[in-house]
Amino acid sequence: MNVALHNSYRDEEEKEEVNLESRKVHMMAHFQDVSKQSSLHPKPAELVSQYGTAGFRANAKLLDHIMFRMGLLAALRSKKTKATIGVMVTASHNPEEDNGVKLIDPMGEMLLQTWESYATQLANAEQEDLLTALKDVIEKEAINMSQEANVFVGKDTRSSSSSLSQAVLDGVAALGGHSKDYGLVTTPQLHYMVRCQNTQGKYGEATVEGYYKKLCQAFIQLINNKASNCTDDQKHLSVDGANGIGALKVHEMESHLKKELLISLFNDGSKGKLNHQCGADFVKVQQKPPTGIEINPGERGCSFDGDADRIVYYYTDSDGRFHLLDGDKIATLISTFLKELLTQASLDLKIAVVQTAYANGSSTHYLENTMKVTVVCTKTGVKHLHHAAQEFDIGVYFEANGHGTVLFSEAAEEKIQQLAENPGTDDERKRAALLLQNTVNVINQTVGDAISDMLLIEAILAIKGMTIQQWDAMYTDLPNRQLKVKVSDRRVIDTTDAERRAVSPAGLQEAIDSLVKKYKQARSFVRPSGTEDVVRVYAEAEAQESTDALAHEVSLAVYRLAGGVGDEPKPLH
Ligand code: 16G
Ligand code: MG
Repeated sequence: MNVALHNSYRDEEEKEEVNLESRKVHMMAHFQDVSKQSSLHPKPAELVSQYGTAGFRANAKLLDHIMFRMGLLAALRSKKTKATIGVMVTASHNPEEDNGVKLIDPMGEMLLQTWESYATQLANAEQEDLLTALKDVIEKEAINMSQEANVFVGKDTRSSSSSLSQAVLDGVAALGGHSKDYGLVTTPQLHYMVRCQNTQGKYGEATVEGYYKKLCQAFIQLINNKASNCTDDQKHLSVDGANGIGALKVHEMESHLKKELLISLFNDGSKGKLNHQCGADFVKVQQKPPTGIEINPGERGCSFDGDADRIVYYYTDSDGRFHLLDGDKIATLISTFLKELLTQASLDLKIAVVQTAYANGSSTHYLENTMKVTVVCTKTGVKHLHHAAQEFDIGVYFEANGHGTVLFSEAAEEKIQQLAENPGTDDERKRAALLLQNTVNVINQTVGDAISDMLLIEAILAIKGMTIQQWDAMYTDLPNRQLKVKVSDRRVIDTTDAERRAVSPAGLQEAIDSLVKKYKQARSFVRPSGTEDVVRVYAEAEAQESTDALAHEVSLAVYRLAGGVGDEPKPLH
């Protein structure tokens, strides 16, 4: 090696050493802060928590240390991705006493799955082991600690949310990160802010006002195309805000709607308790209207959940019968609308609907056989649906529980835009392209969003001149039932085929198969919950009675073969 070259290598090595030295100094300074600050947010000894399907969730009293540590983790994730990260303090549809935290990745999606284990690791480190756990993440991910960190923080309306979000802010600060506290926002609003920030405003302005402006402008543009048979009566919608953040935000948005949508807001948090006998989860699970809502027969109502990332619709007919239009019905409405527009625009874009095993069999049948769209089934949990939807030009994803959105690939958005802006496009194609463009803009593509979904659904109904009854009549749901079974360790149940089949414990799937054979149009599956210490049982069949019988029989099989605890499940009737 010649001398000059050798010297230049030495220079590089020395620089490296200096860099390493300064990184170490940085790290030591941070660690002193972390050490000091974390003692103000101590972990109760031996408490074990798990980053579940959608982050941590527990009684609010057990979460202070987790919040602080998620502030630390968000700062690390920000340094690693060189982008802004979000932290949302909420426990969604859980009772008011609970709380939780979700981390948001740069494009507004949920935290990368490989980082979920770091979250669990940090949350569970005993007080004296926290620095070691932190260093471990830094080393494994080769994080440059001198990189700056930016974190957006939001919270729901729970009384515990203020101090818990302060703990997150403390965590970010302990690692020298910058944070922006958005205060009270819905979960999807915070996802939106993160994406706006990291796309330098290309997705929109990273403010709550910017969010209302973008969505409502697109909504008004869409509504300008309403069908001639659509009367002013159709502008009325009753919204159940679950006594949570969604109610506050709908109220805030109202002036942007220019009276094109007339909302009667119920369960707005002024008296009722959060998620108590109201909200999307209550309505879906109980299959009945929320309390606190006054709604005439035949009129549309919808319910948000506690952090406004889910929505379900419903009405009561003149015989007093309740009709629920869940996530499957919403996915069907939206994908039909989009497919019609693609045909009108002569755009060759591949559209698919992503569902989970909970999707009603009728919906899957209708989508595949009548609408002829591709249907994909994934495991429960938004991140799984979201990833599957990203594989298509247009991916419509919805869980039956009402969480969902639509994703457009970059190429799809470009094609739509080109068509809309091309002066040579004929009138029919242009109209369709403009409608598609506004549809893209009314949708929050980062995550399911009750407010955005509501605006899109209202626009589609108006454009198609469709009543909620006509929408409901697209297909008839098969009767279905969900039950829970307590077992000593739910992890003994392992599933495959997007949770539709159990591979363990031995004999369980065979038992389910033979029970299902007894009933017409029947289907059943079991899976361990990702949010509660129970095994969930789902059954559907031709009639409600046979559905209930099947659900009970499968629960018994779980109880007997998977280590049931407490009393044996009782028949429903
Ligand atoms: C979480 C998930 C939801 C899923 C539910 C299943 C997110 C944002 N939320 O709420 O998608 O349907 O868990 O709960 O991913 P389970 O595992 O208890 O049935
Ligand atoms: Mg929610």
